[in-house]
Amino acid sequence: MNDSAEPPLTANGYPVDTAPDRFGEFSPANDLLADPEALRERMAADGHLFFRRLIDPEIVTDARIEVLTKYAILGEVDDRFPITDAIAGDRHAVATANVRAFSESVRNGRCYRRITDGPEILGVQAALLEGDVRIFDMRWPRFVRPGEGCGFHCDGPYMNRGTSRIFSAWVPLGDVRRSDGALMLLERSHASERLHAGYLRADADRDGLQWLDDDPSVVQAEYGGRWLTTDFEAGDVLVFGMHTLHGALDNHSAVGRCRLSSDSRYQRADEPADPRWNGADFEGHGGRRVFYPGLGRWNNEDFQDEWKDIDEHGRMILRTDVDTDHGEEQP
Ligand SMILES: O=C(O)CCC(=O)C(=O)O
Repeated sequence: MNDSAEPPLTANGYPVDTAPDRFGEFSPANDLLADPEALRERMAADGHLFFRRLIDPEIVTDARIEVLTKYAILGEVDDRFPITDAIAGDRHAVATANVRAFSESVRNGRCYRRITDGPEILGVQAALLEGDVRIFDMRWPRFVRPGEGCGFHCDGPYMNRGTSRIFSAWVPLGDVRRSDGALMLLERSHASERLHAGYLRADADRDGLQWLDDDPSVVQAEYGGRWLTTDFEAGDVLVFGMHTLHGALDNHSAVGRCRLSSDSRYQRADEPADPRWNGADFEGHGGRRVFYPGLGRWNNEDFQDEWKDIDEHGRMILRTDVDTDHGEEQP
């Protein structure tokens, strides 16, 4: 499918100022890959590392097909188009499906795990952490429909009950142009004294944390720095630490393309791990909840609608204003 028109960029519905002093592109760090010390220095200076084509794009495409085929079963992807186009479907089966089993199936997929647990990302993590690393047992594959995005936050408060020496890897599962909802982060925000003095001391669950803000200009006015992003290509990997402020651009795909990406976390194997996301039966955000992101639909505005309450069959407990035949809100 061809979608050549580039709409203005927004985040959570707010315009993104793309003037050169407010907005820029990631600089690839591929030239540092053979030099662990240089990778650590760049991470310490910038709070992130961006790699172009770190992973073979064919391996990424295999994962893309695996995950999208599963979403097509729920009607989330319209497979009258090529599955890799990821065109949003009518979601017909979401309201009645066992989303617990679905979510596990996506996270356990062999091709998906080849990305999150593969030697490319683990190699970078081992260099950054200077030792044996482990991946968090929870992995966050994301399917972001047109109109959806992600508010601004740092990962620390969500992941830091074990150690704070953790790095996230954000991986587009296919090309993700900025107008299709690419990840965006605030330059050098990891060094912000203001963040360290307040927000970064919080525990997201104990303190009931919400997004830091939805408006990129407000965040920029408070913390300074340019917003950085890029038109991601299959195989690219972005790695960032727990203190780096980030969120996503809204998905404005003119052809109804959903954004597919993955985020996963890594730490040293010999340090304690956050029980929210690690262990045979990790607790997540508590209760009987499943990671099934999607804004303003179905149920649960808690945790920014990423976590859905389910019944014992793994089916979503729907809000009363949801039409169960179609999984859509009533007019
Ligand atoms: O992909 C997104 O929309 C958000 C990802 C994110 O917040 C993260 O990787 O920590």
